[in-house]
Amino acid sequence: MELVFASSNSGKIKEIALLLPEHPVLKGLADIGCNEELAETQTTLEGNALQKARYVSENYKVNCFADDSGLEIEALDGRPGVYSARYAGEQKIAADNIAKILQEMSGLKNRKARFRTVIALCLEGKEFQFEGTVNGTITTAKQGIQGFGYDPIFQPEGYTQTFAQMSLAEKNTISHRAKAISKLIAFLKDTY
Ligand code: ITT
Repeated sequence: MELVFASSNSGKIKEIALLLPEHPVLKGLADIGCNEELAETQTTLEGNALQKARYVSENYKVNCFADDSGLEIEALDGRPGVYSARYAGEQKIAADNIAKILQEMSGLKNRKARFRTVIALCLEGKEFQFEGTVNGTITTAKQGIQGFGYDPIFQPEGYTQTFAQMSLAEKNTISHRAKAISKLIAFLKDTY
């Protein structure tokens, strides 16, 4: 039995493969000859994750899971949310996205935010969903250089550093993605 992760990000695939049990064998899109850019045209993280997992599962006749993540800021009514990657434009430039958020939040007292990951799994004709979240606050300036995306301005609850000031190992013990993945893994271990 094999399981496809609908991602062409080899870093992400390796990271998850290390956490999964030996079976099912984990494959990426390139391993099944899929070189297409998968559509993410839905308006929710749930919708996008399911859209990608369904597309690959139906067109390539495989069991498959896909993820989508975003930053949800309370004072901005949940933005950037599903549009996190391209909030400041199609070029997907993290520094521009951060500058836009800091500008929109300038002077705002409520700085509550959360990162959220949704994983959709299509397995033997059935669909499942797993979610991971991490609560925190948006800082007033960038701090740290590790990580990616909005890490320099996100300070998780209970910590004095931003994600960008933490090592990847430390971030992985509390991140939204790690939590969603561990729910998926627990489910797969039970199932196989
Ligand atoms: P792939 O589709 O290639 O996997 P992506 O950049 O779209 O990459 P995600 O769907 O996981 O990655 O996340 C969407 C955006 O949300 C991402 O580009 C970042 O701007 C933001 N984001 C998600 N997780 C993050 C994290 O752990 N730290 C910082 N920013 C994050």
